[in-house]
Amino acid sequence: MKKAFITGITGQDGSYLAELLLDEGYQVYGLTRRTSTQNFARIQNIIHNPNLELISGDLIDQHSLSFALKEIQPDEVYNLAAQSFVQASWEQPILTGEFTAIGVARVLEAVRFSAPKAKFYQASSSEMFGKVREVPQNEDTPFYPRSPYGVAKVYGHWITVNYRESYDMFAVSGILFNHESPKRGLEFVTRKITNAVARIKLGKQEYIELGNLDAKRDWGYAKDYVKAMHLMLQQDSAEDFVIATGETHSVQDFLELACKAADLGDWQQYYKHNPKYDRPAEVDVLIGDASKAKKMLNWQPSVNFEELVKLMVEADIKIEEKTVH
Ligand code: NAP
Ligand code: G4F
Repeated sequence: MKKAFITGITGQDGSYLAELLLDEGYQVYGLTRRTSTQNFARIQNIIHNPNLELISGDLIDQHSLSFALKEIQPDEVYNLAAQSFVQASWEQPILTGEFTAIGVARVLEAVRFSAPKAKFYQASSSEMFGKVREVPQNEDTPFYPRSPYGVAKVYGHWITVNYRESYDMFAVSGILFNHESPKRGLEFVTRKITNAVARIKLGKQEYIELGNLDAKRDWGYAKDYVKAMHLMLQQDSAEDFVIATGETHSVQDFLELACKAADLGDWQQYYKHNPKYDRPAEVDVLIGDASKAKKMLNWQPSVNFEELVKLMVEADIKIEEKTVH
């Protein structure tokens, strides 16, 4: 039985990846940090699976990582944990650097000394392309990050490359473009919109306040993207891959389609601009070229933009129908 260790298992991607690996017959170990209230909502459906074990630890605590890996001796390590919200990275740049940048080095050190045979996956991000140097972005496109989060991810990316080259480790980065789902955190724009649209539909809310409607993103479905992570660690050689749909749409497109999916009529009657959500530096447009992943991993997205918006709106309407407030 193969063993996988996942940091960030309570997050969107970690929870889907754990489901996938359990289905594939893995023993899965998930790192969780201690909180005063348990935060297992996204892994509720798998928490009693006998092949899942939760391990207490934190990206800021080297010993917890080294000890866990020494005990488990995993075949595969997926480092998905991070302070992942771009907006918050301006409010907490130091913490973002600790978790999202140096945290990667801590996990790599733990692999190097405690489980050197393990294959390592780093959750790199299209946010590293920031003020884009070419269109579309591929594995060779230079980085120009536009937020403390983006800067931290560039460190995480290059330290992964460096450990691969310095210590001959099987260490890869997946440069994933935005990917969404009904499990997406409510602070991210897609889920913020689909949740608001569901609440408006049910008469619980009147309008949604947003920042920049013109920003464009290459949005895919998270379940497709965790498959790519797994595929990257099944290869014979360690290589980095861009994972994206190859389509880009604006925040306004997302809002319009979400209102349409809920039969709400003209989207403009539900929208207000709030400058609080504008960013100090914006990433205007992202669009990825995933042809390397298509060719070498035989990976391609199964859900398109319209389907993604619809499935998220429908899921949020169901959730809001069951919720009192
Ligand atoms: P997410 O939902 O925000 O999940 C982040 C996870 O990291 C949570 O499980 C969180 O635990 C954990 N975490 C945060 N700080 C930690 C710490 N100090 N020690 C241990 N665990 C910690 O993020 P996601 O959307 O699943 O994304 C997964 C990874 O991919 C992240 O690294 C993100 O930056 C990257 N990424 C995401 C996208 C995307 O579009 N989703 C695109 C490119 C890259 P708690 O539950 O305790 O908070
Ligand atoms: O949904 P967002 O917060 O995602 P963002 O900044 O693109 O980051 C996400 O994708 C990255 C991959 O490129 C990941 F690495 C990262 O961890 C995260 O998952 O914002 C998307 C766009 C931005 O341009 C933002 O300015 O939406 C715009 N926006 C407009 N109004 C808003 C809002 N974003 C949020 N969160 N909230 C708003 O009210």
